[in-house]
Amino acid sequence: MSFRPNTISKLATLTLVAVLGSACSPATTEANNQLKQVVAEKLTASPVQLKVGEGFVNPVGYYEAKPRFSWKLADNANSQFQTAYQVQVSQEQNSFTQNTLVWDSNKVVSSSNAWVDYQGQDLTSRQKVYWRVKIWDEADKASNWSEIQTIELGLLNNQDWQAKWIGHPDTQLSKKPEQMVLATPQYLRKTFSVKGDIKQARLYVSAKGLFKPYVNGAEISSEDVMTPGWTPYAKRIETLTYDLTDKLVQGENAIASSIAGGWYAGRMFEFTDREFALPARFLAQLEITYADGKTQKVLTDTSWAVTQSGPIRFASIYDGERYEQGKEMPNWTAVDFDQSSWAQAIEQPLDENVQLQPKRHAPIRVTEKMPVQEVVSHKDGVVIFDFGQNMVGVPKLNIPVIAGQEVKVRYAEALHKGDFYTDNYRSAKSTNYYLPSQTGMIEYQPTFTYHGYRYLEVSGYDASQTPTENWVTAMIQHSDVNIHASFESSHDKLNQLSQNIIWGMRSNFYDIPLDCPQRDERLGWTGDAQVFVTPSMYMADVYGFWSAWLQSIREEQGPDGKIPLYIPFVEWINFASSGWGDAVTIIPWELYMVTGDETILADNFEMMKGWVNYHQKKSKNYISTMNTFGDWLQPFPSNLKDGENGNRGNTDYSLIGTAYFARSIELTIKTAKVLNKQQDVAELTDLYKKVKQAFIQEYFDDGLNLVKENAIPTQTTYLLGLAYDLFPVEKRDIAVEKLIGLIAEADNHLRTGFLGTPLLTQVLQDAGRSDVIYDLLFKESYPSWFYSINNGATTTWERWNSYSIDEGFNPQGMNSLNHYAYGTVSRWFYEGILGIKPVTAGFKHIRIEPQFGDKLSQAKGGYITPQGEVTVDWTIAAGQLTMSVIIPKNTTADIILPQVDVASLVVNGNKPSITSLTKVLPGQYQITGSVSL
Ligand code: RAM
Repeated sequence: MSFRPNTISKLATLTLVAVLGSACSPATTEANNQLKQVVAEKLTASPVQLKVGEGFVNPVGYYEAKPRFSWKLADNANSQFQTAYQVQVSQEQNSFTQNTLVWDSNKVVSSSNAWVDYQGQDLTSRQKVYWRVKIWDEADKASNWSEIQTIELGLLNNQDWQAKWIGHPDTQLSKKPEQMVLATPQYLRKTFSVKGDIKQARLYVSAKGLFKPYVNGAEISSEDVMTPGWTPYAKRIETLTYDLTDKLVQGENAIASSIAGGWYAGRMFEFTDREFALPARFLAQLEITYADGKTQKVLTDTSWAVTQSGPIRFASIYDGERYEQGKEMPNWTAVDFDQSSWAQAIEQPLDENVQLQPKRHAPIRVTEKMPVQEVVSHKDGVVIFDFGQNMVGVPKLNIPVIAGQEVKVRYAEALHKGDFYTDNYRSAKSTNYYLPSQTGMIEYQPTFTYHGYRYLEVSGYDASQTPTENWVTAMIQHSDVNIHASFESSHDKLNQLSQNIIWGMRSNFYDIPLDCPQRDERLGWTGDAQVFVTPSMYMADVYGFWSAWLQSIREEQGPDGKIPLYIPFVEWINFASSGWGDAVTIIPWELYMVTGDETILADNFEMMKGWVNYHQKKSKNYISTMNTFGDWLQPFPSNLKDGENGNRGNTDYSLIGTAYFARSIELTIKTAKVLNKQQDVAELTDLYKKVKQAFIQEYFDDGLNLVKENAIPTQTTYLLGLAYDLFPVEKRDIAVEKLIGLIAEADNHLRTGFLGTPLLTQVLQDAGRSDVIYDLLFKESYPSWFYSINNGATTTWERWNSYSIDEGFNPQGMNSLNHYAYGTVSRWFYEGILGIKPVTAGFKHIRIEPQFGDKLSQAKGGYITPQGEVTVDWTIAAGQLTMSVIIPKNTTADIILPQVDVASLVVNGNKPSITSLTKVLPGQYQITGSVSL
């Protein structure tokens, strides 16, 4: 039985009345008049929150020649749905006429309020356009036009650049420079003069390496760090655009930058022969437009001056930075600095095969300044500070020093039995040195490196002074994404876990998704990414972050379809792994389901097909022979000890490979259907059937017992089969039984690694066993999430047993305390505990089915869908549920409450006859009833 439409509209009316209730009471004539006015205004509410592409507001230096437009219906609009829209794009600010429009969608009958494709002529480099949108509601009543928004493009093509790459003459490879020369940052500057009223000035800028730019003695951005970020540099380097209109002055001006090797030229991983093999280079093009229409360009070329004699003597991502106060060059970024001792820069042309493209997501920025929580100890001139939180960035030091006495700064994630422990940074020195030339207070913050840490050790300061908490502040850095995670519950440890997961995300969303932020790795591991993409979307605005990284993956895919293990690829481990490379089918699909944006599928479809092909090449009779990291870091592998090969767990490798082969085909089929590629659908469906059949035949008997020789039944074995729908429907119950049996055998603990863990919640919830999920989630003993919290975790760990208060660090060399992979469970906070899932892509239709359990009495939170925020807030006291649900505009939802006794159910004052309320309309729903848990 379904929830009848007449009841629905009554509900919706009730909602509206409830919303307006306070406005129309008391019922005086005046109030009634006011109400009429309010309603009249609401009927014409224009769309709000206009965005471009993956969530940009009025972008400057935008990257897409064909932007996508999104907006929302105003919360206070009287209408619930959009039935049509019109988007207009103009080349003039206040004119939207035939002469000025570059595109007019005209009225399009559609409920889409997001990802509307621009269909005019491609926008071009530097072009600035103005856009607005209006909508029609369910009564076909038009809104007013929205506010006008802008898009300004960056430089889209290499042909737009007249500037040259520049650098210090001593760093030319033809001169066979020593590594130390290449590792020494460069300082570059140029003066130029400005005459006339400036209408606009834009700086287009980048580096091979990292740059920090200045104009007229001041930083151009006090927030952006580690720009331009990390892309496959041999194929694409991102450029940034800065507005300098208000920063230039009449007469002489100075533009300057320091640069260092960063990810481009420094070492990645531990191969010292790769250390600093390339010279850092700088590229800048300042374009000034005067009020009279004249233009002027200031370009990087041989007219720039350069030195390597500045204060930063060495900079490396892994190893840290060395700074010498005596080498400071006061005012080196100002006009009147004497640069006569500097060298003339050398220039190099742009590389033909390296695309310069505008950065397509927010740069890394300082997002928080965190004070010291405690001075842990100070003895013999060595002080240890504790920030109380494992995190990422650089410290700002304000400490007393003595001329000539070197200060050393080290980092640690935890204390090992009380001692400062850096073994798990492996070969990453992660150390800063500061050599003072004067006695007194210094202020120092590293520029071209970053650290993952909670504890800081400083030595070499003026030991006659007593260290205080004011000596250091942590400047927390990560890709500047809006974090909106809102999950909260009645359980402190669960809330702590949620916070730890958010910190894991903040620490590792460092221009690309990193596995960890501290040791000699910090790479964009694909397997970790595929298990965390959806939870990260529930917690932050990271669509742009992911879609940018997918572009890098496309660039790194081999001609045979091979996907490297981490992106960007650097020479280290060079094979492809099942469960890792499958990120290229899983991530686009998951992003599509959450956003509803078909572009992410269209952009990645060829890559998905290529990867499926690669799988096929690496299979025999449809059984995978692909290499794999397996169920990485599964606890208690029964055939092997922890470490070495034991890291790969003991779920059969080819079974894992075959399951992912099938999964990747399935997602590619789904994608082909959305993109209407019928030929692909047909071919892939045929292949899919064969792989599915091979999976069941190769590994299982009729009772779903594992039959392959030496294969060990594991939780992940059945999780893969169930999650990826590889068992015959009629046998799913058997598989669930097997899984529950294996969990029981493990004393109700999980036995899953990177691949199995994300599947636990989905599979158990689908099987109606959320009670088991609650058991696993609230488990206190190893292996469990709370075990880490009981041992002081403030982030999620790489291993279930990375650390314990009694034993300190697990001695395995590969052991980070800041890995987001196991944070995958936060997906269930949203999809399970709150019960919010997309039924159709982009949450146009939502399913709300909270999983109540006796371990939680309260939970609340929501997710910001493209239509607006959906929220769920429930409390259970003495068996009575009180729940509030808000469904955003332009959305419908099913609210499914099987645990509620129907006789007691009340929804917005009504008593429905069933506990599945289908197709409910936007608005707020107050729900009460008795629950059986
Ligand atoms: C290590 C890290 C990373 C994982 C790979 C397989 O480098 O744990 O997260 O993906 O191994």
